[in-house]
Order: sequence, then structure tokens, then C-alpha cells
Amino acid sequence: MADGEKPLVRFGLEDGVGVITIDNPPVNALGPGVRDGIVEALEKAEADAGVYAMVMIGAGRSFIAGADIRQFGKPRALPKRPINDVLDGGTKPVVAAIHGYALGGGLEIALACHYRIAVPDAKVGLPEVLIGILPGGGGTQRLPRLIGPKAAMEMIVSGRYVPAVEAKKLGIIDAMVEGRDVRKEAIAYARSVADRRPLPRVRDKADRLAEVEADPGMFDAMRKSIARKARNQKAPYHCIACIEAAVSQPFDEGLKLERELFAELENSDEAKALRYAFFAEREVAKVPWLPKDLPLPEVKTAAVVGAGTMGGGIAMSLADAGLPVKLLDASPEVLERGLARIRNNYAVSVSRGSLTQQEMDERMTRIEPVETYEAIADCDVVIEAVFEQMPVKKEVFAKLDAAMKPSALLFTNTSALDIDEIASVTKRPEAVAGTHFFVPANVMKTFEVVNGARTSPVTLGAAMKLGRDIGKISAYAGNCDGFAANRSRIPFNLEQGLMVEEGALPEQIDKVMVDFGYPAGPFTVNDMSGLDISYDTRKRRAAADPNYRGLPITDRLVEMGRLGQKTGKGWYRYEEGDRTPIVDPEVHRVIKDVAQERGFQQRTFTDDEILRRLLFSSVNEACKILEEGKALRASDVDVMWLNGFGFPRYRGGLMYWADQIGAREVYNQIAIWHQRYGARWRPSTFLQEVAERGGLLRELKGRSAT
Ligand code: 3H9
Repeated sequence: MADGEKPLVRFGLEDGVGVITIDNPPVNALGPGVRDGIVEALEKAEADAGVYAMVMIGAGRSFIAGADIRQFGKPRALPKRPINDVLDGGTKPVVAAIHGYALGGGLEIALACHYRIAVPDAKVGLPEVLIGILPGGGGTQRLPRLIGPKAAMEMIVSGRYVPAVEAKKLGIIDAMVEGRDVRKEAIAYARSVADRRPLPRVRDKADRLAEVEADPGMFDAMRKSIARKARNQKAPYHCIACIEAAVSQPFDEGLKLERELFAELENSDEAKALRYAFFAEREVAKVPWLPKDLPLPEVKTAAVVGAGTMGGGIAMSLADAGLPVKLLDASPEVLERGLARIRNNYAVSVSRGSLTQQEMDERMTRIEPVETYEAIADCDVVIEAVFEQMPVKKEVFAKLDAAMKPSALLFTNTSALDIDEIASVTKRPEAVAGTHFFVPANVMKTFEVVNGARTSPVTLGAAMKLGRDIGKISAYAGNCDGFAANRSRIPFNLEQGLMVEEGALPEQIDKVMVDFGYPAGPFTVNDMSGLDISYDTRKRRAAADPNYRGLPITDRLVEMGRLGQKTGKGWYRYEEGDRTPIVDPEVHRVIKDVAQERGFQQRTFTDDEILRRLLFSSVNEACKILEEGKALRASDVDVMWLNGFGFPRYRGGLMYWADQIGAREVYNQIAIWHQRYGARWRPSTFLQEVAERGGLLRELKGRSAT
């Protein structure tokens, strides 16, 4: 610590209790100096005859959010002594007083303390697996001893954050803090246990480990249950191996394995990609030109216009976050159907156990159906979710402009239409922005905020904040056809269709993408959403533009009534009541017929060519989006792909993945395809520049974003 700097760890003495306060804002990560600071404080208290017990507490908003993730993958100094060894060797009780978060290394320290108390809204967890590693501070050995191997495995392999009330039931927390003054109550608690001996050390507990005798198959069952989701990844399996060691080996042997496997994971490709994703998701929230202290209007009430599937999903997102929502539709039938759909969606969650009946009832009462614009006039924010047709949107915005109070924020959920044109029908274009939800709106995390030419900084900031407040990941986009997310995805969809015309089979393409890590292949996804989705649009475009080539194979399937899962046939066929896609020779025949009629040359594709053609087309488009300033950062595109399009998280995202191949190789391949396939493969100049100067695509910034 340099002179005049605030100490990262403070030690004070109160009433015979040594209080160790960790003060490393914003979340008390165990950065350089913090570990040694804690050890020094513990040693000091141990040596002080006037100290009978200790309290460890975090300053600010949290206990300890874990190791400093920025330090991983870099050489770092070893702590003078491991904190947990000092705690294990101590002779005086230490109470961890938890508020905010106790995560990763933070919870591991708490587990090495003798007692843990927490405020009811605190959260605890061992989320290391989410960044491709495992709890490396004894968590895989202590937690199973404390709460049993099965519950510990569930927590560690999922990485989920457990609310303190549940943690108390599990046995992680000894007592809840009832009042508001955590510090005071922790000191009182420490005094109450000061004389109890022997000191309860989690490492000495063995009773819960015996659970495995009644259920020896629990580890294999867990491996089986995660096989699909965790494919291509090591961390979840290493977590299980460590917990298995906790039940089969002495504590110190288990710790040894934990250390070895931790070291193996720290610099693995998956850990690097997941760390990148973690920080990309924090960066995406920032719009560089918006002042941090910009006063933003408070949003206490919301309205949604349009009670279709999208409007309903948006209303649910808002209600889920506690906002009262007025759902407006001029048609009472649509409104009724919309409400029924919402009720049904919630009921499914209740039946699955992810929502209680009481929560469902509360959320339903927050959603009020209304039929007139006057009824929503007073709302702080309105989100329009009507048909994707400009005249319809304009009509709605003219009505909103006339009805809404002057301070209201006017958002449109369009996924492609021109925000400026929509705003032009209002007298307050500065209050208009795009808020693009993904389908299903109540589930998907990506929340694309579209900045119109006249959107004010306050409106932009308020839209970004609204996304965060309802638990989404807000990402900035400029106004252009498809904005940043869908626009970067469209070339992928096009190449997917074209490759089938050229001879790749849907099942081959699907297999390549599933092996790559997608939860489902793109043709299987088409079958889920329906092949008829853009059929009319394609027909309209074909009628208006003789050069438009459309998707003749998809169109043929639609014309045969093969609309996807809903008709039992699409790119695949389906047995009654079963969603497993089955390869259908009839589809192969259709592909051959259309190819022959249209004179498409068919050939075979390697898996690698399929993967690269799909993803390089989108990498190139993402570079063009950045070139035009329609996105702020390449890493924002990655965040959109991770949270909006099912891109495997352990591969970091589209641009991060492209960097693993190298900008030069990506560019060279695109240049070849440009020669072969023509204009749609024109390389982006941004891509070319990075290829030539040898940088990283993921570090690209949007050219003075507009
Ligand atoms: C670990 O512990 C390994 C151990 O087993 C032992 C190994 C030996 N490190 O998310 P926010 C930054 S692995 C560094 O916006 P919130 C974050 O980047 C770790 N930085 O706030 C951001 O910076 P900036 C296990 C961190 O209130 C700022 O803090 N722990 C860390 O929405 C605010 O973050 C985890 O995986 C960190 N550990 O959410 C927990 N954490 O302002 C990861 C945060 O410059 N963290 N930052 O953009 C979280 O889940 C959330 O940050 C938390 C707060 C819930 C804590």
C-alpha cells in the first residue's frame, strides 16, 4: 500500500472482537494485497490476547465476490500464507458476516471460517465453472462436507447463486442477521460463540459425506445429466471429480487434486473464452459518450402496445421485474388470447417448479389489459410491439405521441425497421428509441437498444438502464436494416440455405453446428420456428425484384405443407408427440429436384467448410457493422451472439472464435469466396485492416458510432 492510499483490509478491535474489514471496491475481489491483508489481520488477532473472537466482513456492497478474475492467466505472486491454512490453524473463532455476495474464493474463505451469518438478501455460490475453472480454494472439499455431496455437486456444477435463506436451509449459513446493522450483529454473534470449543471446522466434518453410501451412482448420474450441455468442456467434469475425491479421500488429498485440476483449467481454451465473455458482458453496458452521472427518468409504470406473442412476452419481462404493466390492444379478442397465453406460460413455470403459484398470481395482477391509448397515457415508458409493418408502426406512434404524457419514453420493439422513420411521425423524436427483444421475450437475455438519429442521450441511457433493470443484457446498436444482432446473423442464414442448394444436406449442417456447441442445428431451429415465417416477404420481394433469388428449396417445402414441427414435417419429419428430428428422404428428393430445375451444381462439403462458410459470412458482416459505426465494439457482437443466438459460450463469441483462427486466415478465405461467389462476400475493409496489421478482431471498436 502506497502512502495515503486506503488500506484494502482494515483491522479494528471492538468489545474483545477483532473486526477484519475487506475494502476493495467495487465487489471486494481478492485482488493483489487483499489476501495478504487478511492473513496479516488474522495473525494479528491470533497474537493479541485481548481478542476473543473475530468477524470478517466486507465494506461497501458485498462480502467478497471471489478471486480477482483479471489476474487469471497471468503470473501472480503467491500469498505469504494461504488464508484458509491460517484459519484452519487458528485457535479463536472467526465469524464470516455476509451481505451482498459471497462467491467463489469469497465463499471458500467463509467456509473456512468457523461460523457464517448472512442478511436475508445475500447470495452465496461457487460460480467458478461459469468461467471455465473450479473452486480452487478448498470449495470442492469443504462444501460437500458441510451440505452433503449431492447438494454441493448441484451448486458447484451449475455455478448458481443461492439466496441466503436457501443457503441457511442447506446448512451453509448458521444464522440469519435479523436487523439492519450486519456489523453490530456479527460482533454480538462472535461474542456469543467466543467460548465454544472445539472450534467447528468444516474440514473435520464427515457425517454428510456418508450420504454417498445410499446413492453411490450420484456422480455418474450427474455426468450423464450434463453430457449434452457440457459437451466439449472440461470444467464441469473436473468439478465432479473433485467432489468425488472429497468423499473417497482424506481432506488434504482432495485439496491436492483440486489444486492440480485447477491448474490444468486456468489456462484452458474454455477458461480464456469464458473470462472474455464475462468481461465482454460488463463492457457492453457502457456507452462511452453517456456521462456516468446522467440523470435518468425513473420508470415505475410501463405499457406494451400489441398483445401478440411478442407483446405478451415483453409484458411478462416487465412484470417479472416487478413493474406494473398495461397491455394495450384495440381488439378485445386479441387481448384475451394474449392474456391466456401469458397465464399459460406462467402456469408451465409453476408446473415445472421454477415459479410458485403465489408469484404467478402476483405477476398476473401486475399485467392489466386495456383497450384505449388514454388508459396508458400516464405510463413512464411504452413499448410498441405490433406487426412489423411501417404503416402500422407509424399509426401507433402517432397515437402514442398524441396520448402519452410529455415525459414518457417511447420505445419500439421493431427488429429491423427504420427507427428514424417511426420517430418522424411524433413531435418528440428525441424520446424515441428501439428496444429489440429476442424471441421468446420473457426468456432471452439480449436487449438491443437502437439509437435513432434524434434519440436523446437521456432516452438512450434510460433504454439501456431499463434492459438492465429487467434482468437483460442491454447492447447498443445504430439504426440500420436489422440493427447489429440480426444484421450480423442474416449472412449465416443465407449461406445455410445456399449450401443446401450446392449439395450439403441439412442434417450434415446441423451436425456440424451441434458438434461445434450449438444447442440445436439451424435447420432444426427452422423447424421449430416455422418455415413459413418469411415466405410471404420472399414472395413479395421476388415479385418486386427480378434479381431476387429467394430460397427456392424452403419455398418448395412450404408449398408442400412442410412448415416444420407444427405440421409434423419440415426439413425433417417428426413422429406424433415427439420433437426428435428424423431425416426424411423426401426432403433429399426435393433438394435434388429443385437443384436440377434451377441448374444448381451439387457437390460434397467438408464439415470445416460448412462451419467456416456459415460463421465467416457473419464475421465479415459484423466488421462492416463496426465500420459503419452501427455497433460500439466487436465484443458487443459477441455478447449478442452468446445471449441471442445460442453461440456456445465456451467459444467466447463469433469474433473471439474468429481470432482463434486469425484475422489473416479469415480474410484470405473471404477474399477467395468473394472471387468465387461475388458481391455478397466483399471483404470488409475493417477486416482487411486487421488482417494486414495483425491485430485482434475482438478488439475492434465501432467507427464513431452513430
Ligand atoms: C474464484 O473465486 C476462484 C477461487 O475458487 C479461488 C482460486 C484460487 N474479479 O458485474 P458487475 C468487476 S473465481 C474481478 O457489473 P453487479 C466487474 O468486472 C471468481 N472483477 O456488478 C465490474 O467491473 P467494471 C468467482 C470483478 O453488481 C465490477 O466489478 N466469482 C469480479 O451486477 C462490477 O461488476 C465470480 O465469478 C471479480 N471476481 O454484480 C463472481 N467480480 O465496473 C463474478 C466483479 O470495471 N462477479 N468484478 O466493469 C459477479 O458475478 C458479479 O460481478 C457480482 C456483482 C454478482 C459480484
